[in-house]
Amino acid sequence: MTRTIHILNGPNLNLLGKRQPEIYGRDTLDDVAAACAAIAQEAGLESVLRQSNWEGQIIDWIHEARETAAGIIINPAALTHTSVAVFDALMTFEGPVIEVHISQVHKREAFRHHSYVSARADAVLAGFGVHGYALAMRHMALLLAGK
Ligand code: DHK
Repeated sequence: MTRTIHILNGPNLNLLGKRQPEIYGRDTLDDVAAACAAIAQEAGLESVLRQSNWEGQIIDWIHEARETAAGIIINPAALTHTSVAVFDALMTFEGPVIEVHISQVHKREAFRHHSYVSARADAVLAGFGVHGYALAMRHMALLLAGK
């Protein structure tokens, strides 16, 4: 069985570290990938981090994960609040799904308070900064170990 965790990131997160650092911080997605890879390795897992600004690409990656991933950590970014299609795609995935938001979305604009993805996610993290990805990876390792 695959031991790979797919970490999927939606629109505008390619600019992490440069975009509104007062909200999203100064770490980049490369920093997130390195931190998650180290935690995955400790747990006997592997991780692959991907980002796209295109909804269809995120959906294709979720479909691919059906065959190649033990679990999905996803920050759908703005698609969180708009995409039934991302929710439907996640419903086709049988392993654990953890939803991450860098910012505390519930303290922000009302349109960020609803997530289509949360109805599928096994855990949701918001407001931990990029550290939320590392926490999600640690929790993923526990879930896959049946703890
Ligand atoms: C990232 C985004 O790009 C926003 O559209 C979401 C999320 C929040 C985050 O906090 O990681 O509303």
